[in-house]
Amino acid sequence: MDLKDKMVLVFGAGKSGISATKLLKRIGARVILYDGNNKIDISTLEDKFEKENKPEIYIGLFPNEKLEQISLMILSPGIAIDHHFVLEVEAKGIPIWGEIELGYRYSKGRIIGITGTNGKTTTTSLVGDILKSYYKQVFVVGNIGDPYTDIALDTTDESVTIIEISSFQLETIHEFCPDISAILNITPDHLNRHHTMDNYIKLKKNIAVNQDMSKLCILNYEDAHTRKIGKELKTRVMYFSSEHEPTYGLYLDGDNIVFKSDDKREHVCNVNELQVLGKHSYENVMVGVGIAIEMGIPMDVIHKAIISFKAVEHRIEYVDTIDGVSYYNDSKGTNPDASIKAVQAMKSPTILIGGGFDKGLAFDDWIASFNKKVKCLVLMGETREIIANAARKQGFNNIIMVNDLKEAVRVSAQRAEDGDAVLLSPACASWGMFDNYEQRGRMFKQYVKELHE
Ligand code: UMA
Repeated sequence: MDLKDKMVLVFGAGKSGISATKLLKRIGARVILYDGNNKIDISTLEDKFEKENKPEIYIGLFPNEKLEQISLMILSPGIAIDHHFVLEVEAKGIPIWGEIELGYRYSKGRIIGITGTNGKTTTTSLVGDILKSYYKQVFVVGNIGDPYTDIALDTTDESVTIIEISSFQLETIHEFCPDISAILNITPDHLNRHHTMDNYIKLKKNIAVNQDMSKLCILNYEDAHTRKIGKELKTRVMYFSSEHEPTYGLYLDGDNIVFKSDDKREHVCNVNELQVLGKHSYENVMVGVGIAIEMGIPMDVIHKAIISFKAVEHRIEYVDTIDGVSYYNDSKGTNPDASIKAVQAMKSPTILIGGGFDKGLAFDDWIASFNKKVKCLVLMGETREIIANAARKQGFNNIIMVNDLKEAVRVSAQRAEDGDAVLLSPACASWGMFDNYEQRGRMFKQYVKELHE
């Protein structure tokens, strides 16, 4: 679709919507930027655009008569495709794209797309590190922070773009076709938005549905959902596994990561050389290595990059030790499965801070994973009662209810004894209490720092 002089409606004026508007303006489209939050100040929003590139802005209610002029709608990831206004737009026959589709239509070079319930950000950033050590122009974008549309028009035939893609973003792709895709794992998440697990799995699979045999999809052999997807795709598949030796792909052999192809086995590294902890981290590394191998990067370059890679912020991030108690920030633990991995990575008795926004998920497996390691659960947010009830059902009664994160840190510090760990890994999204998990993680670190005072 040639968008020059066409009227495009961008719904959502957050990071993604602002970048989409800027891209659309650069290619000569006319843009209406709409946001449903009537607390947004129009002039502050207008200031985000250069004088000659300001969109027409509507806040609060949208004047529906304007829909007659619209050729395309760009939908922000945070807004569901079954939002009532989105359904009205769809009923008018107006096509709906998201950030990933818009970025894809206007970008060049090779594209790597990474999704999965957990580990996306770490893996995307690791792949960024490996590729930057070999290629000149590498972009790392998407759910990780900077929208794909920020850089799409700056890409060239020589560039490589690595995109972290959420299930939200996979609702609105059509032709998007990465050269290499990866689905790290699929466990329940965002079911309040996607309604069923089947729908969530279908959305994750979307990342690879347009790929043919000239492309590659990397999948987790130990995850029943991704293994099934592997049988259904029309593209080449490489597996990674922490339990089995795949026909083609990466696996864990004791403490070694090994690449297997055509019955040949190549040693990649010993996991003790890595600076990241836990089986889930080794799986992320295997994906990164698989992508790098497919990109033709020599093993010595890959090895150097993976052994220098450090854990990303907010993911089982060591913060400080105060009075013999170690504090860890796992604010990125926004669902039970992610948080289980953080609990498993702890090496001492743990006081766990959990709770937050209710995504409609069950907490039973999370509580079952405590396995006597978690000695006390400090709960906050709208899910605190749901979690407390689930914990009591399993006989876990050492629960303290708090009103906010600041109180959670103070109470945890009072309860902790020399040698314990305090882990923020809420198993819930931060929304309702914070803007995002990054803000929650930063506040946690701030409150831990204040314990020194
Ligand atoms: N809005 C409405 N009506 C609604 C809902 C939202 O008008 O019903 C408006 C809000 O008022 C706000 C705007 O939409 O002004 C927010 O849009 P957004 O929620 O899409 O947020 P952005 O700032 O544009 O950031 C989005 C992603 N946010 C979400 O998916 C919720 C960011 O992922 C992503 O980094 C960014 O685009 C660039 O791609 C964040 C995230 O929380 C990190 N992702 C989820 C996760 O990782 O679990 C999926």
